[in-house]
Amino acid sequence: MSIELLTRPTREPLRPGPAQLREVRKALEDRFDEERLLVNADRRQAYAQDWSSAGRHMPDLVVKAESTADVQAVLAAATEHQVPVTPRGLGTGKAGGALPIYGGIVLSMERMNRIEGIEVADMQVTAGPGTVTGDLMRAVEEQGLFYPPDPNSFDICSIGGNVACNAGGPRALKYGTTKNYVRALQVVLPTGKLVQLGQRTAKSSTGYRVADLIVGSEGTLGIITQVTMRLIPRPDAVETALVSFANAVRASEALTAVIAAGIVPRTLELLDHHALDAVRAKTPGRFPDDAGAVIILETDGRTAKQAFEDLERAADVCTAHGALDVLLAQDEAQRKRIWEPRRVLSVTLRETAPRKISEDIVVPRSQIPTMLAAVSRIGEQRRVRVAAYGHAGDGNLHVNVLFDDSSTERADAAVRDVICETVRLGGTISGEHGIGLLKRDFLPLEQSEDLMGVQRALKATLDPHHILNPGKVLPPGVSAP
Ligand code: 2HG
Ligand code: ZN
Repeated sequence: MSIELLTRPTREPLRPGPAQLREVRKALEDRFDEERLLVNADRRQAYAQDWSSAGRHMPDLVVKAESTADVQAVLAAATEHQVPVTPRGLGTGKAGGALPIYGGIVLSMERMNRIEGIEVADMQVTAGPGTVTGDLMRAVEEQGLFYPPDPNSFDICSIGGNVACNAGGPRALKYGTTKNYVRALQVVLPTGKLVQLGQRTAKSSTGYRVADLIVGSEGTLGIITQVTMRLIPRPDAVETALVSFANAVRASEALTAVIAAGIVPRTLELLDHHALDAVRAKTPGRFPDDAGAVIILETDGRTAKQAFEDLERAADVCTAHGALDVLLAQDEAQRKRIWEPRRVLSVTLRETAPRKISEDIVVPRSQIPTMLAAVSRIGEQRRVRVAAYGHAGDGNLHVNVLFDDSSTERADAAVRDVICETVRLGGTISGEHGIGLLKRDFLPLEQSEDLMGVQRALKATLDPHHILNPGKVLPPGVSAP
């Protein structure tokens, strides 16, 4: 068979026309009442935007699913009338993945938010995709168990969205990201077929790992209608310290040394001077005034002795690598005072400029000092404020470009410089937020045409009519297995 026969160009879908929309609406009205099928513009508004800087994209219809059968019914109607469907968790995505850029239906999972069972002996939890991640975390902790992935938006984001984007968070340093906790998924494929993926067992080597393909696929390959997540024993002892440095490069050299010394804290979160300035302006007195950068160092363990010894060792390495000061939280209230500004830092920074573009690049840990130096150089060269903070222990930096409408071109150039430098250093353009819409056109900088072709072929196999979350993740091009 010739290569031409194996390849086919993907097409960008068209917006549905009035007749298609009329027909699909008629089909949906049979099943969904007006509380669950939103047709009026003022009620659809809330679904036109997410937490990214990708603007407003109005859906033609919004459906609130309450069951897997609802999801199947929507996909069946959408397939019949060739109308795009964009699944949406709680809308906290940073890359525009939940935006209906071709109109059509937004399928909201917000009502599928029940924790269906916590199985203590099997150490797993089963929940609806719209379950708030923080609710799931607290529920399992009450049973002595622990769900480690902790995106900073955990109180407002959903577990299904976390799986769809392979979300991370500060504790990914020690415990890994969402993908490390997915055991089984119930997924509705674009054609409406329901499949059970993975296994509700601790191990499985049966067949292709299709569940892993759904993790991080950003709602382009199937819609998750139930998750079963692995849990671990709750580590009861936690120690937290705030370590100050003269600047971010010094801080990153110290954190690289901590890991090289064989210590695995549960967090090594970095805040550079732009991030610190924003925190100081909003909540004065939280972080030392003389610091040019800080690291939030946190350890945990089964016993207080173990957590404290790890913290002490890590703090010693930091001191040997230029730390100016180490402040140890004495109690839960002090821990909260350290974490609170970090948890809301993305929002705090957004308040400091009319516009903000968030990147979540990752470089090999050894390259963090080089990357941080590059970020600061890029900010100077492009004359825009570029903050860097985040999960530096993983090499994962949130590079936030902050600007106003008069400097859009320079801001875009700065973003591109950051992406190019990341790839040059052997890094990846998304560590936890996904590609969505905003990073889609950067994908060819990191991935080869052949690799993108393989992914387009997978997409075409699972979604032959190209109706599920079209226009996301993969730039248009040739599909080649
Ligand atoms: C965080 O770690 C989030 O605070 C958001 O992932 C980061 O807005 C951002 O760039
Ligand atoms: Zn983050």
